[in-house]
Amino acid sequence: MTASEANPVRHSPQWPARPYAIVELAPAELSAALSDRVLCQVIYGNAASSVDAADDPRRVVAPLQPLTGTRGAECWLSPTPVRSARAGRFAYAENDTVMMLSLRVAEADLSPLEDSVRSIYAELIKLIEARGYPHLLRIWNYLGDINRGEGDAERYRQFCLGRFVAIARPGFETQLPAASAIGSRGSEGFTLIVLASKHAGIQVENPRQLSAFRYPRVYGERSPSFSRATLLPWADGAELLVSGTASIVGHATAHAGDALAQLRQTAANLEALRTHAMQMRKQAGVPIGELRPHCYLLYLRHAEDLPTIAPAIKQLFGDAPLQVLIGDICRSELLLEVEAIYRSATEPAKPC
Ligand code: 3EB
Repeated sequence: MTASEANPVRHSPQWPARPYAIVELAPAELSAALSDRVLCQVIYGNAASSVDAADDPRRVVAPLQPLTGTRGAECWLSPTPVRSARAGRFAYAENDTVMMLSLRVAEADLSPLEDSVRSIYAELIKLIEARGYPHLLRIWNYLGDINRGEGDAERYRQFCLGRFVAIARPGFETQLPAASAIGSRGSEGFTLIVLASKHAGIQVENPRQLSAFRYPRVYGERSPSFSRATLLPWADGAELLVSGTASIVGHATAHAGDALAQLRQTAANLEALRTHAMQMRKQAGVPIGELRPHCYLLYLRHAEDLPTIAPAIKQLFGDAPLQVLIGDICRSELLLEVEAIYRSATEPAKPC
C-alpha cells in the first residue's frame, strides 16, 4: 500500500451530502412562486409561455422542445434555504455548498460570437470565484443555429474558440467541467446554465473516446473545453454527471446518417464511461459503489427519427427516466446525443 492509499483523507477534503435533489415538474406546476429551497428551475420549450421566467432569478428557459414525456421543467431543490440574486448578466442561487447560475444573451448581443462567448465565460469565472464557488462541475450551453457557418466559421467552432480563451490557464485540462453544447432551432441567442461548487469534482475521461480537449485541428481552431464527466463523491453516495455523449469513437464520428446505429454507439460509450468511473476509487478517496442510471436526456436532431430509435431506447437505457428534446448536435453528421446522471446507492463513505 502506498502512502496516499493509506491516508487518502489527507488528499481529499470531506464531502458533504449531495446538496440538491432534481425533480420533474409538469407544465401545470410551473406558475407557483418558488420556495426558498429552489436553486434553479429549468423550463423547457413551449412550457415557458405559461410562466414569467423574469419574475425570479432562479427560473431559466431552455429553448428546446420536449418530444416525449410530460416534462415542463426540471427543478433543482436544496435541502437548506438558498440565497438568490442577479450579478451583471448572470442570475444565481447558492446554498453554501453549490451555486447554480444562468444567463440568457440575445442574438443581437452575440456579435462577434467568439468575443461574446469569451466575455460571458470570463464573467462566469470571475463571479464564481468572487462568491467562493470556484469549481465548475457541469455546464449546459444552448446556442441558436449552432451548425450555421462553414468550416472554422461554424458557430459551434467560434463558440469553442471563445470558451477556450476564457477557460485556458495552466493545468485547466485536468479541471474541466462536464458539459453539453446543443443547438436550438427557431430560437436565436445563447443560454448558459451552470453548476459550480466549493468542492472540486473529479474529472473523468472516456477510454473509448479521445478527450475533447485533445481533438485534432480538423474539428476547429481550438478544441472543445469540457470533460466527459464529473465524479462527485458525496458523503451519501457518489454521483456521476455525464456530458452530452455522442457516436464518436476516438475522435471520429461513427455511423454518420444512421440514428439507430448512433444510439447504440452512444450507449456503448456511456457504459464504458460508467465502468471507468467506478474504478476511480483512489481519486475519490472512498469506494464509489455501483453507479446506476438516475436519469437520461436525449437530444435528437430530427423528430422523425424517434419512431426508428424508440424501441432501442427502452432496450439500451432500461427503466430510468429518459426525456427527449429536439436539438441540434455540434457536428452536423451527428443525429443525437445523450447526457446522463448516475448515482451509487447510499452507503456510508469509508476510506479505501
Ligand atoms: C463530442 O463528444 C460531442 O462543446 O461543450 C458534447 C458535449 C459535445 C459537450 C461541448 C460538445 C460539448 O465532441 C459534442
